[in-house]
Amino acid sequence: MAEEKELRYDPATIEPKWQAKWAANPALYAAETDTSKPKYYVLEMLPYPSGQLHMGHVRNYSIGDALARYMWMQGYNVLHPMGWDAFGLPAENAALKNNTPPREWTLQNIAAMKRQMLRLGLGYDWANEITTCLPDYYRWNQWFFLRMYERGLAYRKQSKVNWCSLCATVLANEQVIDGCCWRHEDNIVEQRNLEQWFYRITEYAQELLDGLDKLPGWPEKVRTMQRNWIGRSEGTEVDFTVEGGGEKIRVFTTRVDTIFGATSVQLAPEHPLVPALTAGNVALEREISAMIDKQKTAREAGDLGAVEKHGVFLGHYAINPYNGERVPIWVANYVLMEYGTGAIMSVPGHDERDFEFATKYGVEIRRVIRPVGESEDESELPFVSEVGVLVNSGQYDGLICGEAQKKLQQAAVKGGFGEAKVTFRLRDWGVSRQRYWGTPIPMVNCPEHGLVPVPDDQLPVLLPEQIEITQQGGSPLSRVPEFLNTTCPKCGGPATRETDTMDTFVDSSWYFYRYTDAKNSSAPFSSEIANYWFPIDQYIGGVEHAILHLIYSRFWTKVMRDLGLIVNDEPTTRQFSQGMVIKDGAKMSKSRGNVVSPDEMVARYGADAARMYALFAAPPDRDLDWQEDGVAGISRFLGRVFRIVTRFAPVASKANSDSVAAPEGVSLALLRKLHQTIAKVTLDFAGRWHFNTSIAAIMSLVNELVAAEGAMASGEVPPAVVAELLRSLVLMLAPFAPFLAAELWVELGGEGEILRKPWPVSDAALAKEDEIEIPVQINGKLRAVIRVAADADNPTIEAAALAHEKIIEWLAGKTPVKIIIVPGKLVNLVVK
Ligand code: ANZ
Ligand code: ZN
Repeated sequence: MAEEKELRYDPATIEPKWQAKWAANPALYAAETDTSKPKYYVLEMLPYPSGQLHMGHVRNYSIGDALARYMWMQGYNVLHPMGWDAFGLPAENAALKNNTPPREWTLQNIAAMKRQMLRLGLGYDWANEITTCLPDYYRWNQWFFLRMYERGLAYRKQSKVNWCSLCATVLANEQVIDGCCWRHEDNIVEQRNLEQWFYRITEYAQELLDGLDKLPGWPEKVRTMQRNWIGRSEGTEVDFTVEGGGEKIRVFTTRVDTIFGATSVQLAPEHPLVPALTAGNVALEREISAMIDKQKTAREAGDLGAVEKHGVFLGHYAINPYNGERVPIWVANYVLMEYGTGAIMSVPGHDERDFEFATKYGVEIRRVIRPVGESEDESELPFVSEVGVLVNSGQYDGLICGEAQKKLQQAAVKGGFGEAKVTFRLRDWGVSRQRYWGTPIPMVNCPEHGLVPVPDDQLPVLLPEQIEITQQGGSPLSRVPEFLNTTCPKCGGPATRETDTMDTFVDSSWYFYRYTDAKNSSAPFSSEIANYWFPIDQYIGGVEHAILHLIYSRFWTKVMRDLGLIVNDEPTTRQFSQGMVIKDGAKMSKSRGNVVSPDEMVARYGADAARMYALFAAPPDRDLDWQEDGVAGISRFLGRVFRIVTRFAPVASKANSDSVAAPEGVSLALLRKLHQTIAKVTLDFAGRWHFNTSIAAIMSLVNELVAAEGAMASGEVPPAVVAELLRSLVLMLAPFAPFLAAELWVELGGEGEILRKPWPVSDAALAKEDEIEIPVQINGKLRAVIRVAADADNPTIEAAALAHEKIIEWLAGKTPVKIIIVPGKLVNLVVK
């Protein structure tokens, strides 16, 4: 036989060739309109178009794309879309820096990143691409704003904003660095009160909380973060009365059972009663306003809990409605105006923070709870447990805490000085931004009619494009007369437009609905189409979005449901947060200078190798330590696959039947290995997602194929077996290395696109092991491995473990007190 010329694996020729083919056939990755087919909606979070993909993106998209491809091969109608979260501050900063208009800068970046995605072979439905900064998208943000406004879900109120006195402008939170302006590092950011727009997410607080229990496909970690963010708290509101004045100070407490131990009432520095209670005392007023400023800086720095407790006595007293006791009124820096009622009763005997405060200022510390079953002085103060019995509490003495809470609440209701109250930490969503590059808020201010919504038929309110971005303060849109000056929709008289734009979280709260019907020009999307695709079957993204983005998205879904647009209560069934990409021990980031460019990886090793490495190097939920050696290793592995498949493709093509009736010897061993591999990879796609071990299993299969090359060449392994082995191998590679799989599929004489070929099915009988290995532990330490029949029962496994010579040696005559058997997995012998 003439020596065969060996072909070399060359992704630089294979990949662009397939890229061009796929570009010419967009239907391949497009969602089908046939709604009778079972659907699968897989979504990766849309990127901000910074201009360059980073490895975090590559990883995120490699996971989603593998899953999408697998579901296509399982015969589903798959929606796998992509778009651009294209509004936001960086575009304005870039405009300042290089004098490029934000729109132009953004669209250039999108083009560049899309090229990268195409080069990576990501299978997106580009027909449904969305770009949030374009009017065909953001007009629907405005439309939703109007619907929310009609329902009282969008409203305006005075609210604090970050203000830099040197820039004379409002700063976004991310422009506040350590409490100072990002441009003026020594200038402390002030808080100013401005009229701001809000979405009433608190209306849905309870439902957002309850819904978390119905999302078993979400990581517990993410659900916990959301629960904490919503922060539901059951307690009591009680009115203390200001002595002399008669004003009520309403406090919120979760421990009304401790109210006989309240030795002061404390107000937030911005509490509305503070001015009246300090009136005339300039020194006190000054002290409190200094406290307010300090509190803000601490809050910006994000650490109110850690600041030194600080307070001032106002010289006034309040009356405890339960016992008529007179307690001093203080202002304290750790009482937040935004939570509860902005006032608390301080119980130093039973609260850590109050204890610290009372100790510092010499306020009385009183015990009102004692531990159950112990006498009063057996526990130290503060005693913070809720398991206890009331003392020093008048008629309530002897009650246990929970019981006392109920009784005291009832007394408050009866006495008209309080009530049971559920408080949420969740705040309404402030959506106003005094920025240019965002969705204009569709409202008009008429001197005659006040705030008037822009009518639907006048949407979109277009963002003016010819605008000079300067460092000047205030909202940039307020300096564009063509934008600012308009007419009132009601009276036609001169009026001005709202110049605030929307928070970009608005764009990302509903974009995935638009994907189902991105070209719709008469509605945000068709309900019928959305109801087919929703909820999203799998959403994949970074854990940094586990709170805000996901909570806003859930809120938006509930609003849309109440508007009658959709029927689902939640946007996604399964949520997945991928780990970070690390390099040299730190998160890959520009500022650390440890960024590996995807383009460079693709140029050096090919897109398949880069993608497959991103899946191979770590389980998807773990951090991935990027090692270029690893990419090179994957590239060599793909080279072996390429070589063995091209070498034996001619043999496989001689197969004259689909399978061999009763394989034996090498054939049987290879087929067994194949079907075990199929079972494993399939299981991982079904939910476990250990793609790293799936890929390792495929590598191990390839090793066995390489070892059996002689047998395959000699005919000892019949062509039909060779054909099955190679076809299945290539099919299994398709989700991970789509370019190479497409190429080799053709090489094997496969017809049509591999993406539409059925995923191989594992033959359970063939995959079954005759014998399996089970580790045997003594007190949790591995001591031996036994081989038993795969279907051995527990007594047989136990006997085999106890008969193993190493185990006999380790037990040294002792009898285990307990034997734990995890069938098929593990034996643990517990000895004393
Ligand atoms: C008296 C008391 C006694 C309290 C005690 C706790 C323990 P969560 O569970 O987070 O809702 N609080 C109420 N409003 C506050 C505000 N605006 N700023 C700072 N603290 C505030 O916490 C509720 C508790 O936090 C409330 O119950 C109140 O202190 C405090 F042994 O009242 B408690
Ligand atoms: Zn008017």
